[in-house]
Amino acid sequence: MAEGNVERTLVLVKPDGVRRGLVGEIVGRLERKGLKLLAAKTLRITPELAQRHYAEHQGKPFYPSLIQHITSGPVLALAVEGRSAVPVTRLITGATNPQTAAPGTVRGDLALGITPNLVHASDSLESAARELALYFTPEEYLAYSRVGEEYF
Ligand code: FUP
Repeated sequence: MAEGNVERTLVLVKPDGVRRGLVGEIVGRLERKGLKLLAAKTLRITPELAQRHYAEHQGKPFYPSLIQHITSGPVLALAVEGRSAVPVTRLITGATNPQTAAPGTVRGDLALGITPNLVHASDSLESAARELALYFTPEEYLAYSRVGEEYF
């Protein structure tokens, strides 16, 4: 069905995105697409949280630099909702390696390094549920209607 189910996903603007002042640019792209921000917080990810978040990558060669980077400064965590929000947010984010990410995507337009690739976006509904629970409690999701919601 082309309409797509309403989904929720986790987006992180990573420390490079915050330190480069690209939070507004990145959040703006999500908002303009029609995705709804349900919750947002700035935080410094602890090594423990980073290990839980990136458990699937433990043991890989890039794991130490991944943990080092994600804990290196503040991040913005967002809970985002919309039709097909999981794959749509991944499309906006772009391929993992910014050097081959398509122009028009966050990584394709704004980044070059693979570890400092600006954003994280959950890669499946299952990951989204697991990752959202690492950053937000259900009470933190704010229910409201967006102006023009009938167009999304
Ligand atoms: P993505 O889902 O696009 O964020 O990519 P992955 O889950 O495959 O990787 C998670 C993070 O690990 C990436 F955002 C950046 C980092 N990474 C590297 O630093 N080097 C690599 O070769 C692959 C991933």
